[in-house]
Amino acid sequence: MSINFDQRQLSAYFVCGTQDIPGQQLTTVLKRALTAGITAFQYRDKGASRLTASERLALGEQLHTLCDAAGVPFIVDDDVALALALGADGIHVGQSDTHIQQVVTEVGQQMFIGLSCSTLAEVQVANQVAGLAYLGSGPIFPTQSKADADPVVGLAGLEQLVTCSNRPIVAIGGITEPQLPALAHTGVAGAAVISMLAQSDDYQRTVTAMRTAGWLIR
Ligand code: TZP
Ligand code: MG
Repeated sequence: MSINFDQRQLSAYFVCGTQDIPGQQLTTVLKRALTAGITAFQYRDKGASRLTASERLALGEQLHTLCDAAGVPFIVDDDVALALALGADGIHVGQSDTHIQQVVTEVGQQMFIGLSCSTLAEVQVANQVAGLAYLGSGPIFPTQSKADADPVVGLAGLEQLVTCSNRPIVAIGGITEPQLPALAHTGVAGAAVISMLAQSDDYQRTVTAMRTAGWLIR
């Protein structure tokens, strides 16, 4: 069961935490991204040294309020307790985070769930897990934004994952604007990006390119 989830929300999916925007406020960056028309936002704050738990919660409340006002789903990365405390619309977990079946049991009635899958074996396992809304696959290309990223999947690898999956897939990792049409050709439902948007000189152009890339709706 996917709660209030529509795969079109994957088309222009912005992922960001304080670590990704040195010298800028995350609320300011998110406001700009929402105004430009992002379709989902993931709050991915990495590294305990950056924010305390209470700061992370307080910032999350502000970000959630901004997303609500724009009608855009607010998704929390990894942290089930934080997602519950914030009443998030969705949670995104990786293969090494809380076990996926446990996440489904704990929060599956309250929010939609995304799972990172970068190999065919992981997709095959995910296919059997009831209660997943979408998969996130990558890194498609080399990325500077994640220190412990899996090996690069590539476009051909991504197409195989899409063919194998019974859920919509959002592509992540090293995505740049010129690659959006080729990504769309793999059959993914959208692109999830950190730096392409956080470092864009024109949010409107970047988000419009994401929204209009020609994603396959299945
Ligand atoms: N997961 C796989 S790659 C990645 C994450 C969170 C980082 C994506 O960042 P960027 O800047 O869009 O490459
Ligand atoms: Mg994770």
